[in-house]
Amino acid sequence: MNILVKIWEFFTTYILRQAPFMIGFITLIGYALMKKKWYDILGGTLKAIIGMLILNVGSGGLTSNFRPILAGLKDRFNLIAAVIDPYYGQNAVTAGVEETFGAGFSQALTLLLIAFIVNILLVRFNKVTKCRSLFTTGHVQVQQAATAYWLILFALPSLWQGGVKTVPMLIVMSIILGAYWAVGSNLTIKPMQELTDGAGFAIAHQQMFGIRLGYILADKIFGTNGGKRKKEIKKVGELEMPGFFSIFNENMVCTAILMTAFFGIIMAIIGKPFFVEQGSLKETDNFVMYCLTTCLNFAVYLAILQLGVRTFVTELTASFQGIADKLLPSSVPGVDCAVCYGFGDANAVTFGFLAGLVGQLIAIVILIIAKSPTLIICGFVPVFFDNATIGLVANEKGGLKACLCIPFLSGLCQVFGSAFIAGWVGMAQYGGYLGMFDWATVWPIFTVIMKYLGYVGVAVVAVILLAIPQIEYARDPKAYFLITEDYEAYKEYMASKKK
Ligand code: ASC
Repeated sequence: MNILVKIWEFFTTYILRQAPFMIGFITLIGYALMKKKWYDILGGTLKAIIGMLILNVGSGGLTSNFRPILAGLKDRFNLIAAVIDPYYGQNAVTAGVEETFGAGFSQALTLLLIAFIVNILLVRFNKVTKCRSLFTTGHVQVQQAATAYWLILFALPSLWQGGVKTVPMLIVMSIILGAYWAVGSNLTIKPMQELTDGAGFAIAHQQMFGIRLGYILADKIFGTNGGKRKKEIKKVGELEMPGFFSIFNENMVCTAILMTAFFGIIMAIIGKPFFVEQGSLKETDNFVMYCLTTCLNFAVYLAILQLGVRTFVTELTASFQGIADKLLPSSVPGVDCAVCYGFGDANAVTFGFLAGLVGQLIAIVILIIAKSPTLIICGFVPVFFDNATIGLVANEKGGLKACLCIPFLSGLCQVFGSAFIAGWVGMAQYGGYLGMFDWATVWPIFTVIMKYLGYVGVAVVAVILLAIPQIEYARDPKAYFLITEDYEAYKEYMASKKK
């Protein structure tokens, strides 16, 4: 028995929570089910793990370079503000849960495992549930579990009178969170299949509703409205820039110039002493060259990230065919949002990010002017990873304008939504909130429903969530499964419907 528990713990700690090994594990199972030769299985698995590790170098480099800069704005202006960032958010939950509810958040691993099993079951029985994607991003699930833990305890005080009631809590969490994971990632399948021309993955991250919402708005406002409107869409990659501006067609150059312009200004405002104090710069170093190097590194990490994606995506999606054929019919793997940066127009990533940053900064100024009791400061992870992803999808459906306007709106929502929820539930006083798009929009709505309707509210949220894939399915049952099973046939089918 003991040994089983140990294996269990090893699996949850080192595989389920570590995306590279989780992706490797899935690739291994997939190829084994396809009865590939052992050395092909080994090669494929290694490529999947290494690719994901490379992606982590890229996304980790971006985060560790740019997070302190944005957080530095807080010190520069002496603001008492909550930073919206998944890691700050998690620390805030750890500190706050101990103090407020008198218990540590120690059930994360159990919860993760239960949720993973719930996810597998929902996909296994997708003839009924209509859920088609498997979550593989454990690090994100841990952050979300921590935040959901707080929101649910806040909404349902009866769950913690005289100590947190573990079993009922786990039941409520696994229903709400499990349904959010399954339904959210499922919502991204259509936008992702269209963006990647059928690469065969979904996004399992923190802006899944944002992706679908961005996709719908881009199409309705800036695009052809599902083919109903005749309109020529100019995507970012199709813009023909004259003269000097033609250098912006090259992704690295464009990213480098825009980043230097935007972040150069922000770094100049924060000033050299901050960076010296932080230890990232010596007093004798040249500040301008430091700013320039930091900004150019943005393009470097983005390039690394894209290399990682190219290394593992084909292995993962090819091997997943084995799982889809034998275990989980019509399903696709749900992966980190950064995976889609290897597709579509590379410049849309940068444009979406910067438009979201402008939105966030304007929203912060409005909070300050309005003397909001809760102030927010942007964190790099939400501003970049959410808005780059939403921008990429919006560009595909609605072109340049959509790629700028929709992430801009998303930036506003991230700050206003986070200020509301972090202030209301008391997380702001611990210095941080998760702040990613879905957690600044749909989760505050869930929390309001649960707070005012109690357990009935939990049922209402679960029913709303589970109804979403059913509605999408009912709109075109044939296309719904065809899009994951055979994308070429799906495209033909959709073209024949238009005639
Ligand atoms: C997150 C988070 C990260 C990044 C990463 C993006 O939400 O916690 O470390 O986004 O997953 O690739």
